[in-house]
Amino acid sequence: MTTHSPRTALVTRRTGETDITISLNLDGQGRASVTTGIGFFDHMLDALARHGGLDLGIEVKGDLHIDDHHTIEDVGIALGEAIYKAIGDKKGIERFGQALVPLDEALCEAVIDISGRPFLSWDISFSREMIGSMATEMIEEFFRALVMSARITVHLTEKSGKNAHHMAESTFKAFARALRMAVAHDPRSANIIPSTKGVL
Ligand SMILES: [Mn+2]
Repeated sequence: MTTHSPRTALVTRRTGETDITISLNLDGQGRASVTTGIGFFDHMLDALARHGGLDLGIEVKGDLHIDDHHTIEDVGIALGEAIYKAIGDKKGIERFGQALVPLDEALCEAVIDISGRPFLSWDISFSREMIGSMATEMIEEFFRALVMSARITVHLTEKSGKNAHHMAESTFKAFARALRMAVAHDPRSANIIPSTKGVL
């Protein structure tokens, strides 16, 4: 039985628009400490940590006097970078993950390939523009930024839903569960990179 040390990353990203610090443990216990200044976004990142089995610290000072755009997009970039760093050499990971997660009437699906190929397929629409102080259009921007810097392929698809809060939450939870599955260690291929090319 192989034991693994926890896969962690620390990312800081400072621009004229945002100042972000992220600590991530992919092999954590779902503990989150998140302060982005956007309440609903914090709620979603908290759900991501909890259901992804991640220990996640996110501290952001963003230009929220303008709007929520830079803060959400830049957290996506920095969190994607943290995921990329924490996954490391990809030896022995499952690589693929998928989840369908309901929240009452809402049902969203996430499918992930830790592929080295950044791609987001997005097919989710929201019934209103805002959830609290977060624009619903920014949820797609968050995931696009994340997949680009994590260099992963992600398909997010709405199966059903009506309430925007439920839809967003089932999307984040499905992504969390799919990520947890994809980065999990496959005991049958402990030292193997799961690609016929030998690289990912
Ligand atoms: Mn909720």
